This record gives sequence, C-alpha cells and structure tokens, in this order.
Amino acid sequence: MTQVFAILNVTPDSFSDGGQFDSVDEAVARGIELARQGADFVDVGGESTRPGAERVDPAEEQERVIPVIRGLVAAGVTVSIDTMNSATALAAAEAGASVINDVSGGLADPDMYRVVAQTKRLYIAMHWRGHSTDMDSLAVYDDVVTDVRTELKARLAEMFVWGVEREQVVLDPGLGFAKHAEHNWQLLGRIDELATLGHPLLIGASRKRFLGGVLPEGAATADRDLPTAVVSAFAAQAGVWAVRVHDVPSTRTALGVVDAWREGRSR
Ligand code: PMM
Repeated sequence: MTQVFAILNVTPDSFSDGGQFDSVDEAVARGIELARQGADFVDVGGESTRPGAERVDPAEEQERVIPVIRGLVAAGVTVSIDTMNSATALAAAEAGASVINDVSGGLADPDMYRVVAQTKRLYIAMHWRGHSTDMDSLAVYDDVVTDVRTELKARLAEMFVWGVEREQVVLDPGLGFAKHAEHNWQLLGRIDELATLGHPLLIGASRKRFLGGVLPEGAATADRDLPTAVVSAFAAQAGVWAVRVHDVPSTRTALGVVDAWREGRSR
C-alpha cells in the first residue's frame, strides 16, 4: 500500500500554502486534519525550497517546526521533518519525528549522515545538485535517469560509511530540483530504473510547475491537484513506496482506484 506524506509547510513564503498558518495551533490543527484525511505521515517543513528561495537560519527553522512537531506527536500523528540541517533533524527527532526528509540527500550539511545514523530514523535522501538560488543552471544531464541514479548511488555509498543502515533509506528523484519539465517526466516514466537501486522510492510531484504542461494555459496552482493525483496512481502502480502531496483526499481517491483495479473490488 503506497504511503501518503502530507505537506505541512510552516514557512511565511512557501509557494502553495505558505503563510496560511501563522500560529502553532493552526498548523497543528491542519496537520491533524491531514492525518484524519488519510495521510500516513505529516511532513513538516520550515524552510522553503521554492526556486530562488533564500536560506533560513537553523535556529529560526527550529522555532517554526519544533512546537508544531511536538503538538502533532502529542496528538498521535506520525511526523516527518523536511530539513537539510542536521541540527534541525536532531531536534525534530528528539521532539518525536519518525522520519528525516532531506531534499539535499546529505549534501547541504556534512553532519547529516552522522545524525541519521545516531537517531536511527527513516531517512529520505532526495537527488539534489545545489541550493534553490542556483538550481536552474544545474539542470544539465546526459541522460537524466542514468545520471540521477548514479548520483543517488554515490550518496548511498557515502552514508553507509557514516553508519547509516540500508533499511533506513528511502530514495527520491527530486522532481523539480535542478530539473526541467522533460527531466521530471522522464524520471517518472522510467522510475523502475531507480527502483533497481534496491530502496523504497518516494515521489514528490505535488503542484509542481511541470504539471502545468498538461493543463490549459493559465490554469491555477490548485488545478494541479488533479494531475498530482493521477501521478500518485501511476506511481503506486509502478510500486513506489510513498507520494508526498498537498491535497490528501484526491490522492487517497486515486490510490483507492489503484487498489480496486488490482483487487477487483473496492473496500
Ligand atoms: N519537494 C519539495 C520539498 N520537499 N521532499 C521530498 N522528499 N521530495 C520532494 O520532491 C520535495 C520535498 C518542494 O515542494 P513544496 O515547496 O511544495 O513542499
């Protein structure tokens, strides 16, 4: 059964839901609602990775996310922390986060693998080539799928040196990170090639710009929830372990279709 990670951005500037939750209570309430809608994990992030976004000081990042994580964990919600800072990952793990979701795959902070090994949390290592400010110039590949696979393999080799266990690691192709639209579609269409690395995979396509390419010109960001849900269904069919989405109900419905299709009946 494909797992659903629901996005809870607690940043003032994130492109799709940022700025909506200006109090801890509201963010916790939203996280609880996401879990009630069927999210298996609520992925809490305090630093925007939107193209061109400025870096956030780790102390400020922790001020944003730690109270929210505590509130969600107290309410029985399974939490993932979306951070590239090892200090934030450690603080989040101590506050009860079960998963460390690192969009830099360990490249942004030389201490990350040590913290992952120490905390023994599940670790999502995403393919990444550089910070948001210079991401576009890094979107150069011979063959995007082969190159992403090779670069993720190098990350795996390095994290194992630091004592991270194989069973801890989930891989993610990093859609939209130093990738143009066609790169994202090729990674999705050939996801089986990344599966050969032998780790569970997570796909984060939700509301990303490349989905606009299948929508009419001028469509709103919220219109991307339909193509997001379709991607969730194809990802599930391809054996992907998890999808990371903004809108949980539409992805739950899509995954319900996949199950019914497979089993010959709905629940
Ligand atoms: N994308 C974003 C943030 N975190 N984490 C993982 N593992 N994979 C992703 O694709 C990913 C991520 C950027 O999107 P957002 O600003 O909508 O959260």
